[in-house]
Amino acid sequence: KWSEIPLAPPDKILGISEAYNKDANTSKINLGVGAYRDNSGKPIIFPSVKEAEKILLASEVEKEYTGITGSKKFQNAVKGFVFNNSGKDVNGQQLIEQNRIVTAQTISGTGSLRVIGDFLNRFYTNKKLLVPKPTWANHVAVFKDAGLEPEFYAYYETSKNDLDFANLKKSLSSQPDGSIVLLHACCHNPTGMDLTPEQWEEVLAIVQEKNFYPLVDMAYQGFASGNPYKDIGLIRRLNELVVQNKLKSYALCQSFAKNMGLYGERTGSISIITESAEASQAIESQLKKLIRPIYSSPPIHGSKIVEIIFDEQHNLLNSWLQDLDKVVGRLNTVRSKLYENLDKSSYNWDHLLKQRGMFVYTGLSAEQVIKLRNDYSVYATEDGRFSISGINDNNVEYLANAINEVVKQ
Ligand code: PLP
Ligand code: TYF
Repeated sequence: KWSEIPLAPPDKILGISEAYNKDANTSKINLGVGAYRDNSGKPIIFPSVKEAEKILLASEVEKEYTGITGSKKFQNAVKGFVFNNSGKDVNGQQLIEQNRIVTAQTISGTGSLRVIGDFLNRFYTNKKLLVPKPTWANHVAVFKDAGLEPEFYAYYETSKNDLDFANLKKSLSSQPDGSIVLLHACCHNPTGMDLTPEQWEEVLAIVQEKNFYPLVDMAYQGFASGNPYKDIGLIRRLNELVVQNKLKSYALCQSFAKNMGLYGERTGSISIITESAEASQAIESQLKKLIRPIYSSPPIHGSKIVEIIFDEQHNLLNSWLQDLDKVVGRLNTVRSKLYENLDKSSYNWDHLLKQRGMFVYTGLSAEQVIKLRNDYSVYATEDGRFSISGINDNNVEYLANAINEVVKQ
């Protein structure tokens, strides 16, 4: 009976915005959802994206459906951008030329995670999927709903506010051969702590030894260094391993939500690296068969913006790279401003400066986060993750003071 359906809890991240919106305190600060705000606290449209939209508005003559896996132009733009590193990754280039990369536009990063989850559930031998502890809360929900069995591997030690690399290796090594392993390409959500190239090397050695299937999630490409071409060390290394025949396949879920500010446009992709052109054909056909009964085809506005930005004739690539660099630059500025204003005499905040991307993982307890909310109208998720784009020149001192007070008690 409908009356017996229990009430579901609000989403841990999006529920924060709902509570924030209801708060009448004019000093309130929203550090919940990972969406960019400028120094006046407002969302932005990247100027390069606005330019692309002008071109689109002037030239678009139809709103026909795109293909089940999106347009060839979009797929090629993604391949060129991510796998060929726009001309610099010879291994990625080789995989593209050999038709060993199947790329499909999806409903942003979340949609690509769900599609690959369903695909692996249908075709991969093992259901066990290893995710870092902690990870983006939606990872577990998406993969469970897709029929996989998510399980955590050690990643971060909250008591030390640092990566726990020794345990990371140990816990991966203790998992069954052939498990799927989820890797955050950069700007790990929620901790902001990434592996060094040397640490990746050690993890990839375990991946090869245990015959794990690597599933890479890249939602923040560009937010680590300010340059998206510099943030794909993991992808380049995986391409190399595939070309050297040390790894058969991997998959990449990618999103333009954050690095083009296309959040609501729902523009992202799934790519599967295959063993051969023949395998690619079969995989692509199965992806289509899987997607068609779910949403038939992806939306076209965001993907056309991406196509225009990567189309050389429009000369927008550099403007976009500059827009993105500016966004990342502001995040780095507020990160250091917050650090400067925090009281370091009673609490060590150095971990804040090691973290990268949209978040700081403060190490505050759920009680402290709730106290910040109740006493100061500072809204963040209870794991102590702060989405720092909610910080600006007008509120950084108020925020730091609130944190200093809460930590003191
Ligand atoms: N993966 C991670 C780690 C994320 O943080 C996000 C968004 O916050 C996503 C995937 C997917 O986001 P979207 O569906 O908006 O592209
Ligand atoms: O802040 C985060 O980690 C994300 C952001 O449809 C988000 O949950 C919000 C809405 C959405 C996808 C991602």
